[in-house]
Amino acid sequence: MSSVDAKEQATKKRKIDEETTQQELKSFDGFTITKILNENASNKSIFVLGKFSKDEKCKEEENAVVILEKTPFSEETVGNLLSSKMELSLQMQNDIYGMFTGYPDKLLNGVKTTVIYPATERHIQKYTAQNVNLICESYEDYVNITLPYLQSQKFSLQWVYNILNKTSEADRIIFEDEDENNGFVLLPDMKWDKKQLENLYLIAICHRKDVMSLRDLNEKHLPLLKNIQEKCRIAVKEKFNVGPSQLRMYVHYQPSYYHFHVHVTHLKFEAPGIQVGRAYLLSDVIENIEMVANYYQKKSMTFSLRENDGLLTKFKEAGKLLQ
Ligand code: DD3
Repeated sequence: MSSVDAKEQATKKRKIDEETTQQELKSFDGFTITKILNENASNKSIFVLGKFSKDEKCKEEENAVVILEKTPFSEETVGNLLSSKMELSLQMQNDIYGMFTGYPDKLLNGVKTTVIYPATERHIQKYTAQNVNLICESYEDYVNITLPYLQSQKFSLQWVYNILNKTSEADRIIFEDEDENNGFVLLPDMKWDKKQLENLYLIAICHRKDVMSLRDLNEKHLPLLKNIQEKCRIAVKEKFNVGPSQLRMYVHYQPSYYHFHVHVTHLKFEAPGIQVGRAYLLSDVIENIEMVANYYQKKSMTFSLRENDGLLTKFKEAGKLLQ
């Protein structure tokens, strides 16, 4: 292929990618709520299912999932909050104690808003409040139950490929190592609004496409894992002045998408997904493989699955639910 052809093909591909990417929303004009999927008073978030009705290009009223989250305060903005711009409405006054509702300037009152549109049935499931079950997966179970299920589902990794080939979020990349075997892209996770370092949340997504999860890792991947660990530490120190002793680097099992990636968060931040039975420290993963090359092809893994996760159904059918 000539370089002109290659360029033309790249342009065509980009056009297709752009067409399948959400158009920029300006407001929720025409949005109607169908159902509250979940709400969480302690982290001040709500998960809403709804539809955009005024969509003229007739997308046949496709579902949207909207996640709203109140964001933390920060040292930099609190001074602006406590100013003449904040209107106060008295709730009660008793002796030296006053309780008010404050109405901050709109620029200080942003709500983190995540829109998934069009949302698939799987997205709706994912954000619906559900019971969970603990599963113990032997490597044999992985081969016989989990892997066939994942292969039958063909979850879309389009957004990951968009990041790797710079179709999306290219301007957000913090660091990249372009090596095709050991390289990766480091950028802010969607969960982070980049407002305060206390909840720093980055992801390192590897360039190679043949590692689905922890289960695939062996001694051949040590250079990849060590490369991610080393270069992320340097990049985060340089860019955010957060040192290695303040960083938590870990992988999920099960992950929420099956293209290998490492979570990089601030140690102070108790990120969702940090819990026992889901998060595995990158340093432990490296050391386990150094001790036993096929550690993750031997180890039983315990994790929880939501009530209507298709994988749970497969484990139930195989009689593998803990009794
Ligand atoms: C996802 C896990 C995935 C819903 C939602 C998020 N970081 C992402 C697209 C672009 C991203 C992420 C799947 C999807 Cl809300 C379903 O996450 C993303 N871009 N985690 C970044 N930077």
